[in-house]
Amino acid sequence: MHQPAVRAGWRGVIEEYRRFLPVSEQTPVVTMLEGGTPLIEAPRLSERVGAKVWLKFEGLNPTCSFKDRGMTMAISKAVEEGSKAVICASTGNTSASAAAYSARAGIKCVVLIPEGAIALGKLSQAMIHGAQVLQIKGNFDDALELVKEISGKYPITLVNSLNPYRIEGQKSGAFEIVDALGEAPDYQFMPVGNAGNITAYWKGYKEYNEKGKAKTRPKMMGFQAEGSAPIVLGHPVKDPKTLATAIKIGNPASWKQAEAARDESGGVIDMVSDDEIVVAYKMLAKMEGVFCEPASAAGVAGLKKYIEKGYFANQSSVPKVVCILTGHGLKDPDRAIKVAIQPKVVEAKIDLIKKEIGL
Ligand code: AN7
Repeated sequence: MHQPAVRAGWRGVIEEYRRFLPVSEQTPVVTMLEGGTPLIEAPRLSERVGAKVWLKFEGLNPTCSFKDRGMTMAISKAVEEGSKAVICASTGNTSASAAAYSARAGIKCVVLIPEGAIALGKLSQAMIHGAQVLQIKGNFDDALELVKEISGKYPITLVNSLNPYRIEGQKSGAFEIVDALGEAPDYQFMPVGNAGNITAYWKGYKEYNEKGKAKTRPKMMGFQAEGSAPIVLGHPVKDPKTLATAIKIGNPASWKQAEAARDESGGVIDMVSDDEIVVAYKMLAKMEGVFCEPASAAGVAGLKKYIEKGYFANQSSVPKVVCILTGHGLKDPDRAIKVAIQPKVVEAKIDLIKKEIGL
């Protein structure tokens, strides 16, 4: 029997889940074998929070974020439709993924990013893959308005998650989790920015449930950063703020769909502070050995917060929880260096080194 959760022989999101995706034999599949990411048990975190916790480590995709799942679909369909160029606004990861998949497809890629507000690793990716990178004097929301207008008027395909193929590709994350666990988890914790990913996961869980692949669906638990929490506040945030630059978004494109995912699943969309994000970010790295980017830790910060509030207190059995770690920690090395213990400079003398180590 074919085991989709096994990495060896993994054929990428489109080939693995072709029957669930709007592709045909004519679709030129642009892939770097994305998806098939590990669902890692988190024993220490599990013990700490009193739930059975797994980490879906999306930082192990080809461009080191979950965006590749949607981008393989968006770029394949753009090429199928004869498009010669794509455009996106980005807080970093979408631009990195669009740039890489466009390079692979041999088409032009234009990315609009907020000047000085995206993590270094992501900027380096967009640049080295040869995208035209335009840093705008504005934020992500301004950039998204601009690319929507341009793609509406000119023959250049929008590859933000307003492009429905992005959502189609990203729903594969839910399929993989069910394939790996043999059932849906009870809860899924994840960050929310432009809200495409929570929309996609919910679509995936619903489809697997309807097709009989999972008996249940998880409660969707989405977390925004406190300074960028439009869905929680119920109104757009003009000048969003957070150190988790990936989710520094004040007017999410999939706002309504995220609310639907929350309400249909019986979950929540709430917020966590930057301090809580940093605590979770460091905890994952130190306790579980998993290095994700700050935005990814927002979901884990939410899990900690909800456990501490006694959210799972009345459960009859230990709840099964999956946290989506959306991007790799190396995307934003500056943040790690800022929040970790600084390395000490020591003379190259054996006695001094021994003293430092305590030998
Ligand atoms: C690591 O790259 O919006 O709620 O332009 O990079 O689907 O937006 C990135 C978002 C979470 C939020 N974690 O996902 C972009 C962009 C990471 C991210 C999110 C993003 P959505």
